[in-house]
Amino acid sequence: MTTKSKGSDYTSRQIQVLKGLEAVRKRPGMYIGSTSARGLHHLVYEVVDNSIDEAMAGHCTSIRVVIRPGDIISVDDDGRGIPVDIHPSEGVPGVELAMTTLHAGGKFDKSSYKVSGGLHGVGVSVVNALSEWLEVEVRRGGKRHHQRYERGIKATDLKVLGAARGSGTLVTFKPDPEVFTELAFSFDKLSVRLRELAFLNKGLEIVLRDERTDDEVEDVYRYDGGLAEFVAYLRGTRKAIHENVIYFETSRPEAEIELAMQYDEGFSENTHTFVNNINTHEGGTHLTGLKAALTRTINDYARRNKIFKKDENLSGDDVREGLTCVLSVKVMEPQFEGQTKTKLGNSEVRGAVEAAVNEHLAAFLEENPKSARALIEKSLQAARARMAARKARDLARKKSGLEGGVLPGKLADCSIADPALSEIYLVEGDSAGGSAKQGRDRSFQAILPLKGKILNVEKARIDKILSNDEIRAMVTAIGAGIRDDFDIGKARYHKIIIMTDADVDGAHIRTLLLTFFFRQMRDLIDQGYVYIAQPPLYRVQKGKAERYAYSDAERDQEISKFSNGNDGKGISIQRYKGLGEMNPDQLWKTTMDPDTRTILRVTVESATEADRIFSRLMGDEVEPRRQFIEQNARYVRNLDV
Ligand code: 0RA
Repeated sequence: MTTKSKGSDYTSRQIQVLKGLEAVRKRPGMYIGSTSARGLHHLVYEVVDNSIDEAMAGHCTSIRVVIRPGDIISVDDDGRGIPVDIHPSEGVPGVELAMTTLHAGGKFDKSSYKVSGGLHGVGVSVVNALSEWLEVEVRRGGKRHHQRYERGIKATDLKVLGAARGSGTLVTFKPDPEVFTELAFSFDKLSVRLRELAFLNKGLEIVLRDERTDDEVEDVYRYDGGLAEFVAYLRGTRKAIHENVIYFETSRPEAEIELAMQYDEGFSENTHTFVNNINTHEGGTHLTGLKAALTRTINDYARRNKIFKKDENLSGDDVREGLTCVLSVKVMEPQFEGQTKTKLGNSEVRGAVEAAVNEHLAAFLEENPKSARALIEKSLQAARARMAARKARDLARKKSGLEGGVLPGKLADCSIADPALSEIYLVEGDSAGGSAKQGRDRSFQAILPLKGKILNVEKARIDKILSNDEIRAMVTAIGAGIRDDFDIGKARYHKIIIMTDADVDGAHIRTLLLTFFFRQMRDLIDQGYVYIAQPPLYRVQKGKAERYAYSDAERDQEISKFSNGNDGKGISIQRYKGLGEMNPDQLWKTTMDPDTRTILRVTVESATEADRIFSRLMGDEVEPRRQFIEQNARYVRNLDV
């Protein structure tokens, strides 16, 4: 027993708290990834995660997220409420501990599935530290308790405000402008993640409301069908080849497992895996188990039912063509590995998933013979196409096509050999290609002109894709293979820059190219190698002075600058309808010179959403494509899918 008074304990705790939260404010990036838009939105997910934990523990049915005027966020749930009683050893209310102690945002008991992968799970104290102010209101034991913080520092003690009905926690915060470079919340960004969370937590209601404008918007996400509804949503406009989504959920000692899958007429594979609600982009043991089970169960069924001709067999790729699939596992103590900490390492999960999928998929095939036939027929077609593609590839290799090191004739390559310093422009049309070849810095810039519209890979199988000239030229020029053979380490350029006209056709070609990279060379996008060039829309000239404008607003600005002090006589404005209207020198100055150009890096904000967008855009329905392309013809910034 020490003789220290309660007071001195409290003081040393205070010092610890301040040091902890000071560290967060000094290096916010370490805790939330960035201080730009991404980090800003991460604050919301961090708070919501705590409510989701409460839902996973079975105590919360509804979460309400409101964006208030001034970009203030409030997150309200109907869980048990953060404990308000004094913590026995720390001497402060539980809620105050949660708000001020790093890595102690969530539960104190270990019985629930903690959400703690990647950047998540750093705790609500991090949000507190990075907020100009934060207020927490706990409804618990019939009372409303309230406390306020400013930049992580306690501004008021926990006080009872009055009576409360029911229980829950309301957290309201204003991100600190001293910390964040971007302060405006995007309804769409929040909606993508919150909808995803609702799919992943069957039956949970999540409301997202925007009160920043007079016409308030409110979305309600609630999916009683869980992942089955997620798969239907992701499949979107692709036509299913069997009616019912294959679905099961089961609880095993190693993990809770939920799976939904459905085959469609498309050719791509759309599998998404989650661990404790976190997208495991890099896969891991759960995905390995799933793939093994799929291949084995489908081959077994086909063989037993004599669907195969004598030596036929389906590979993993065959049984995943045209498949939309979501696997979600909840694991007590997940080990996250990989470059972005989104790869599940727990070895015991592999067997659990494999056994569960074997069992339930076999049962589905037995009970639904028509569906079974349809999906096996589909896989067989994939297998045959793959054989044809292999033959084509072998032939091509012999003729020094895809790999053998002979570059396409249309490529004007750069002279240096270091990929990290090299870039390739994919240019719409031969005439713009010609200007680009003349205007470029040939030491590090390569030019590949592309003729007209490239093949829509969303509607073609691998054999057809590989026989397309424009695609072959790109594959050989980039030099890293395609699909399963793709190896980013072999890429000959670390910048792949798409340069198309600033019109509807150009937007269409750009979308086709992005679809191609997303489906066939996904790592290029994930590693941030793909860019979009920004050619100017106008040239504003007066006498010898000329300016380039990249939007209508910029054009008007330039005109008004030129008109200063006189009536604006002698100003001429040229609108560029295509890259071809620029001479090589202009193209270099405005679009290609690294010192002055703007290029936009293509990023994938949400893999599941990108999937849906691409199949909607490039699928059978014309209207969504036309709309999207028109909306994005000029402002490709929105292509940040
Ligand atoms: C710790 C223990 C308990 C609940 C919570 C934390 C909790 C935290 C948050 C954060 C946002 N919403 C939340 N809801 C609950 C359980 C307390 C008990 O046993 O009653």
